[in-house]
Parts: sequence; C-alpha cells; structure tokens
Amino acid sequence: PVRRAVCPGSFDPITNGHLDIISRASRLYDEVYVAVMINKSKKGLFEIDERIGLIREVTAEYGNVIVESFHGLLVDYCKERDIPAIVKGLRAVSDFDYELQMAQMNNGLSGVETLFVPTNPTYSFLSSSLVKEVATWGGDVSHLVPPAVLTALNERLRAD
Ligand code: COD
Repeated sequence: PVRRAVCPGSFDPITNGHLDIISRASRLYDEVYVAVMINKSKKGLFEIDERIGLIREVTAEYGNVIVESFHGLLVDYCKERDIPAIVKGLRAVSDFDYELQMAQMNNGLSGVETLFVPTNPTYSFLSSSLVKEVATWGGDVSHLVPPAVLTALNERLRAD
C-alpha cells in the first residue's frame, strides 16, 4: 500500500522551516500532500494560487510532493484522499499546547494520527508572520525563505 501523509498549513508564504518539515516527511512517506488550508476570515499577503505555485516550485525536487488547497476540515481532506497521518513541525513548547489540542481533536473526529517532527533549531524562531513583518520594514530574510519566495515577497511589498 502507498504510505501517505499530509503537511497542512497556511503557507503565507512557505518558509525554510516549512520546507525542512516537508522534505523530511518526503523521505518517510511515499506521497506527501501539502494542503494549503483556506481560512476565509484571514486575508493573507499571497493569494491561495500564488502560495500553491511557490510551494510547487520549491518542492519539485523531492519528486513525491503533491500541493493542493482545501476549504474545510483537515480530517475531511484526509478522508477524501485516504491519508492516515498528519505531519507537523514543533518549534518550541509554545507550539505544543495548541498542536496537542488539534491533534487530539482530529484523532477524536476521524482517527487520523498526528506525528510531530522537532524543528531544525536553525528555524525554531521562524514563522510566516515574522518573515512578512521583517520584510515589510526592509529587513533581510534571504536566509529564511527559498529564493523564489524572496523574489515574490520583494515584488509584493514593493507593489503595495
Ligand atoms: N519549523 C518547523 N515547522 C514549522 C515552522 C518552522 N519554523 N513553521 C511552521 N511549521 C509547521 C508547523 O507544523 C505548522 O503547524 C505548519 O508548519 C503550518 O504552519 P502555518 O503557520 O503555515 O499554518 P497554520 O499554523 O496557520 O496552520 C493551521 C492549520 C491550517 C493546519 C489548522 O488551522 C487547520 O487544520 N485548519 C483546517 C480547519 C480544521 O480542520 N480545523 C480544526 C482543527 S482541530
């Protein structure tokens, strides 16, 4: 049987921290689905299609990563695609509380398992929102995001 896992998130935009988790998952599973979860109440910097395009570009080299968006519950996405495992990165204790709640809720809803991968310490402080804030004020984020994302950020922030 094909072993599948999903890495869900907002990915607004994808960072080296996300990429580290996705690449490690891609070595553990036959197919890794990256699900850009649509949150109507949270307007992002990048449109969903732009986020997907960037993720596809920077994960192409792994060869077994499928990138999609989904509007709804993560457990329903997993059910539709026969995915038994969610892979999440844990940055610090501060992530743990909320991630544990979601993992237990998702398991209770459908039996899906969540596996936590400890973040590479290089990226333990890294989040999409901090990247956006630093880049907005002209700070250097070139070591925190893939080159394609850096270009997209510069274009977007210059345009506004
Ligand atoms: N290092 C390692 N991993 C990281 C890093 C980093 N620096 N930054 C992020 N990650 C990992 C984490 O595992 C994180 O959870 C994931 O990447 C995604 O991060 P974000 O910031 O893009 O996404 P979030 O936190 O906004 O994602 C939340 C979800 C979209 C996963 C969640 O809200 C969800 O499942 N929504 C769907 C609706 C649903 O099912 N709700 C009920 C949940 S119980």
